[in-house]
Amino acid sequence: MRETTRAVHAGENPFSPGRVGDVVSPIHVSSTFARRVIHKPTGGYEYSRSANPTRDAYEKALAELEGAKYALGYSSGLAAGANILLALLGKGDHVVASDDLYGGTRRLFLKTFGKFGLDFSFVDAREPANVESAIRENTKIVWLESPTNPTLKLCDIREISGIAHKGGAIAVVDNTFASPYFQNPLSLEADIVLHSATKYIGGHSNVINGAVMVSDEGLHEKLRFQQNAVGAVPSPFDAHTIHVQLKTLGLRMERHAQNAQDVAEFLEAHPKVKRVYYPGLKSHPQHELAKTQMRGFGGMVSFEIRGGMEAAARFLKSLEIFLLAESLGGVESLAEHPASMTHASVSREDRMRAGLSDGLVRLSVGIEDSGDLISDLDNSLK
Ligand code: P1T
Repeated sequence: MRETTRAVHAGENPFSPGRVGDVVSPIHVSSTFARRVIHKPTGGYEYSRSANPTRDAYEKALAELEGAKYALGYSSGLAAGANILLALLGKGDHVVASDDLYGGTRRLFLKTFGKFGLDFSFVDAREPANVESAIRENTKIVWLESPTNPTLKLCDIREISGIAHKGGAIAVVDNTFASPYFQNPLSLEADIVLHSATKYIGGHSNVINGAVMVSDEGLHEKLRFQQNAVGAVPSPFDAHTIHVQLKTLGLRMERHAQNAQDVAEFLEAHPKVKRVYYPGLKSHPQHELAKTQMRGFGGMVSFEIRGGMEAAARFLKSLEIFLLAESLGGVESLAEHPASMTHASVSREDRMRAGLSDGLVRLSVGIEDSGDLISDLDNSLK
């Protein structure tokens, strides 16, 4: 099945045990499941933190989207990320990560896990040799975003996964920006895929959610143990909501990408714009890599406005269709200022090193009419 078909039918089976022919998975709200005898849970379920039929159907759908054997749902993208570290790392272990990451991920690494004796190195992963030279004997994970948040840098997932494996580590790819519709890191030899399902998978800015996809049995067992041990799981209502919304992933992503391409080309030709970051532009330094590891270039566009922070603030205040808000991946277009919003927790020095200037504006291009979006940007630039 192609991606669009898979998204519609993933995780659904109207004839599976417990179903009555209903074409969408029902919401099982029970926190616990009664059994007749002590050793035999009825229908395989015991307690909804450990497993729940609605979450199971959603997790099956997530696995199918990424071409994985297994998927695990979480209460947020950061909970999903924390679960990976909790499941796989111990005191003294080391992680090599790309230097341009969602600000909250960097904060989770340094401020939360840093307290427990874990060590992190941040490198420019556009150059695989930088990852290779940062790997140490105690490196357990190479953690990548591709494209990165917010400057849309790419890394060669296949080559870096090989480098990680040679160094005795695993490769984790945060695939939030690309979405499973446009990129599948497991097929490029990565070991674990992570999503903030709050974004394109959910697609409607109404649920906070996270997902982890994996095919290796041993890794899956460790992740599943930790998912239950910590319990940062989505409610059956959230699992159901996202499961329904992900059925339109294909339609949405095609429109996001077409609109983003139009917006990026408009911005690139505008005299008040210094630079545009979008992997679908021929001017993107890794456009050729994007064509080999992605099936489309996604809906995120960042650009540097001439005039720095002050110009960015004035531009963002003037927008009428684009809403000034954090987050991304919803049907409505959003704009934000990474330096003062999503990446405010990153030190100025680290921001500058990753190319995240004060004049950088990030757009999550929605599925509205692209002519309307471009008029809004044009008016605000004026
Ligand atoms: O917000 P949450 O569902 O916990 O996901 C965290 C997260 C993880 N990875 C990436 C690449 C992300 O972009 C995010 C969340 N990002 C935003 C809220 C944002 O505006 O960039």
